[in-house]
Amino acid sequence: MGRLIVVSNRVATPTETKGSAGGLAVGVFGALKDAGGVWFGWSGDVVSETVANAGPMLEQDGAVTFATVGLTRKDYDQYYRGFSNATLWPVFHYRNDLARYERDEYAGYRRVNAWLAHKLVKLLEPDDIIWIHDYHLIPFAEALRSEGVTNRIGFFLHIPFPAPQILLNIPPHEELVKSLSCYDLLGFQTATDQQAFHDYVTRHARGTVSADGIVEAFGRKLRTGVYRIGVFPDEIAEQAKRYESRQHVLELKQSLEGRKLIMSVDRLDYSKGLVERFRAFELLLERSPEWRGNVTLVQIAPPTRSDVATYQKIRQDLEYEAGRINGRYSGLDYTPIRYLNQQYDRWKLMSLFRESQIGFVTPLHDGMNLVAKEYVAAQNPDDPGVLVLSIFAGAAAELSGAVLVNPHDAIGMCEALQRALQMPLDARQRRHEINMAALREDDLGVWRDSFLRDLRSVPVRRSGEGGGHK
Ligand code: ADQ
Repeated sequence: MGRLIVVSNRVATPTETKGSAGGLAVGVFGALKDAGGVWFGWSGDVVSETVANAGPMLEQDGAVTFATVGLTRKDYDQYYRGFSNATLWPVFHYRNDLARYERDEYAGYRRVNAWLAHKLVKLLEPDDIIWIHDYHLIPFAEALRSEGVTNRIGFFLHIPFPAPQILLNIPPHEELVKSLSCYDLLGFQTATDQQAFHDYVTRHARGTVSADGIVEAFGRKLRTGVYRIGVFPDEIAEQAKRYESRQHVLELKQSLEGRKLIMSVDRLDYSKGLVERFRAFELLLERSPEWRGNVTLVQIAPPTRSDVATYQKIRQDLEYEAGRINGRYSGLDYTPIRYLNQQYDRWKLMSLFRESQIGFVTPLHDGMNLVAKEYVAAQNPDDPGVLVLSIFAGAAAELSGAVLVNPHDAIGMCEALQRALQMPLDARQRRHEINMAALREDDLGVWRDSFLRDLRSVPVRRSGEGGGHK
């Protein structure tokens, strides 16, 4: 079995992969340790051109090499802050209204992909299989192929793939899909995302799609599949329980004075539906006075991408809404919304989930949403909380024990909160069991292993086939 090469925009540090880092880092690192290999990507640092060109920096941890490079300010602005996060991210999340398109940023995006690919080539061995992650790196395989690389290359998209009419908003949409066709295997979070890709291929690229997900387009043939990213539910359950008697949980409990608790945790991102969520909670207090003073919403949302303008706006909007709602419904001893702009230790978060009666997860669009899965896994099976989940989270396709909501329907969300707050124990337990069974069936190991098994089963190219496979 050849080594595994993982490429992602950011590389977790060796310490992060062992501590309480999020699911992805742990899942990918597990596979790297088993097969041996390299994790390659951006270090997260913005550096001078000399330093950037000197990379990659190599750090060895057992059979795994962490290989990172810095980006120059221009590369960071065009590739990361520009085309990745101000064009691809909003459009792929159906927020064309927040997207911009600049040709020089797109050129920078392709240039950085080619530059990164060139750096990786030197680290490759003939039997390696290469797994590329996410929207920052769509042209990566094409760049590797043009350097003559014939290894198997797979791509997993962590975010939604938009319907063709939405994708057309990005002027070089055809080039992007053509770049995707250079992979041997394309993985999506849900059948809806895979279907959207197939629709583009058949309607706009004169390609064909067969029943088993094989796509032929742009003179190439590739495989597509659905691989639902998951968590390790039993580990989360165990850690959440272990942490439940810690100081932070006791303090929270004491401060709630018997009130019900609704928990929400997200990166501070406009795709997560935070403003809509706050308004639905406000509606609950407005329409059902009996809940005033008796239920608290804790929203944990650490800022991300704060140098992208749309992220500054969502932060301001949310601060305004939290202040307004709290001004309206607070008492001397009661604050309805506790809004915390902080990163939390993962196991601490899980123990807070376990204390709550509702997990309120309402993105406007989300590839999967691991918080929803973590919430379920962290519950006490003897007295589980209820997951209130947006139909637009990829996780909604799996978690049929959740109370599903449309985040654009404030009254519907408010009614769902009412229902969840009053749900009897036996109904909560039934829903929890259904959700836990789904999490165990498709855990993080299944996601990783099935993607890698499918990638390994792709027939290997002969040299000379680098530019496009038949
Ligand atoms: P994200 O958009 O970041 O991921 P999500 O899937 O919810 O969304 O993952 C967030 C992770 O960060 C979770 O593990 C969560 O516990 C953690 N986290 C969030 N807020 C935190 C806080 N305040 N402190 C500490 N940890 C926090 C992208 C896609 C998703 C897809 C994932 C994985 O947007 O749709 O599910 O990748 O593929």
